[in-house]
Amino acid sequence: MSDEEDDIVLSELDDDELVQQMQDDLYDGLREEIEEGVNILLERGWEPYRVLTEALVGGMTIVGNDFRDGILFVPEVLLAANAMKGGMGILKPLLAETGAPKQGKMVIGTVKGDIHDIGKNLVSMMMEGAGFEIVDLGINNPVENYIEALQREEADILGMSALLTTTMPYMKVVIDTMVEQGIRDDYIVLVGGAPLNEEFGRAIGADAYCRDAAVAVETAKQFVSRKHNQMAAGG
Ligand code: B1M
Repeated sequence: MSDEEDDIVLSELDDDELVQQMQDDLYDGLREEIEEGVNILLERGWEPYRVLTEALVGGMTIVGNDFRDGILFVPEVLLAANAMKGGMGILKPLLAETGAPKQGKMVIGTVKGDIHDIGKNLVSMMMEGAGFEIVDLGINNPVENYIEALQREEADILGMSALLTTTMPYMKVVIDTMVEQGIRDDYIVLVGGAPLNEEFGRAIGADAYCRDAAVAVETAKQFVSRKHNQMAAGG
């Protein structure tokens, strides 16, 4: 870092400059600076969701591009992820504090072979904020984990996340196993992660592919209310 950057006082920057600086700080894995920036934006009246998407997710997209292009490597990306998690930790209670009515229960986890959890954590936070109860299974989940948790928790929704083209096919293993066990239609199955798309979601037999956390919330709400209406109609 240059001397010039050392002298930057985040609170003296205007909003646009601060977001730009936070994206740079995320890139450099500076967790404390990210936490400070998040607090400043909140104090300036920014909605938590806007801080999340513009400053944090925006910054992580830049990290992702440079990771892909071989400019950043795993240790640097881990630092960026750690800084992102620092910011998300401040936003989590705020996103969960909406007082939304209870909507239903979702079991969510990243699939076997995959350790990416930032997107999944974000989905969990937003779903909690929208009134869903979340059972987070973490990363690297074999099919048994999902099925055991769905049954134990009497969940309404299964959410699966995959960030790698090599791990996304595992979602089909989970859904096929649910079909074999005759429990597929007992649950709403939502899938997400950067390499997926709608076509993939359909092909593996999920109920829906969710592009981002906000879409996951809206989709979950729609499916849950449809399920309740069907139950009320007796079918
Ligand atoms: Co990884 N990685 N990574 N990585 N990593 C990607 C995914 C990659 C695209 C980078 C790149 O090349 N540009 C690439 C995958 C390429 C591919 O498969 N085609 C890649 C690779 C190759 C790898 C390794 C193989 C690298 C290596 O070791 N050589 C390795 C694999 C490890 C493994 O899992 N077995 C690896 C490791 C890592 C780190 C550990 C360093 C770190 C993860 C840290 C962590 O998660 N705790 C990491 C990171 C951070 C990334 C990038 C840079 C960022 C991912 C992220 O957090 N994005 C990523 C590049 C990218 O995606 N652009 C990359 C921010 C997050 C908010 O977005 O996760 O997409 P996302 O989640 C969104 C939506 O997708 C959706 O909503 C979220 C919020 O809006 N969503 C859901 C996600 N899950 C959902 C579930 C739902 C609904 C919606 O359920 C209902």
